[in-house]
Amino acid sequence: MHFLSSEFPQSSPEDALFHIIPMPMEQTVSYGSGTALGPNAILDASYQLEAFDGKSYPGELGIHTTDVIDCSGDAQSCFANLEAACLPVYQSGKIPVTLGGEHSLTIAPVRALHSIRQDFGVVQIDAHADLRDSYEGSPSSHACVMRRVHELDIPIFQIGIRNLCKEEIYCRTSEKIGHLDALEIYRNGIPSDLLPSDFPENIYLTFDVDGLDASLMPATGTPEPGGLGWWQALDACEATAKGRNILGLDVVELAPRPELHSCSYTAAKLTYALMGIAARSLKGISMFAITGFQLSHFVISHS
Ligand SMILES: [Mn+2]
Repeated sequence: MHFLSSEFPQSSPEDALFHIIPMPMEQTVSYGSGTALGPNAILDASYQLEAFDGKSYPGELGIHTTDVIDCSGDAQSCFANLEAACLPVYQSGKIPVTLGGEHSLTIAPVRALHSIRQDFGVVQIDAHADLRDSYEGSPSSHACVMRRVHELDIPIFQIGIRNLCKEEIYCRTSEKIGHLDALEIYRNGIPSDLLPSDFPENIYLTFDVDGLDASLMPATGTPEPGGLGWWQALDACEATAKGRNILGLDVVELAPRPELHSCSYTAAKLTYALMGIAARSLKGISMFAITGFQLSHFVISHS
């Protein structure tokens, strides 16, 4: 099944701004399991979405859902497979939208983008900082993914964090990693200028669904109370995209539960909303936000 097949036919890779990449990786899950079923649950639930995301028609820019990435090998081979799938998407000026799967997978689309350009930062929505050097014996753990990104010298900004270990507090402070934590959002709301002015103009966006409040998103491996509400999450992503370009994104850590189909639907709707935010962020297609412009041949220049 391809993403949002009820509203849009599968586009060819050349005609699709969005390449949906299902990545059912589940290797280092530390608490609740089931995230390998996340991509399929999102694709299934996307059938229920409407073409209009509340502001625009992101699907009119073309959606191509790729084959499922092979996650049968070890973590490094999973990452290599995803990296190889993302690279040509960037090279053709399109946006990879990876559906997880565990959060460690984010290193792959980030590495692929980093191999063709270095002028970007990573914005992370999450309950956890994911900055441990290793966790339960694995440097490839979901709890370490942002540390791996940081080691590539890529600027990071974290939103919605509310569960940190001592090592991560030290890392955030000593490495000056920017953040807007959940408590601050609860107290003061989302600032319209959310990212520091010196944060790169180009962004890779990674959204761990546990960034949402556990009441809204209980179907995830490590749910946390005190998280973002729906509109807070969308406002935060929209604010980070203001004046910037989103070049790639992922939605990770849905661990679907049959009795909670609202969570699968929420993750699908979130994915589509982020696609809309990404599309509206790109210079040159601002018209489409208003008119539902047909612009299926739009490409991003990485040169
Ligand atoms: Mn995470």
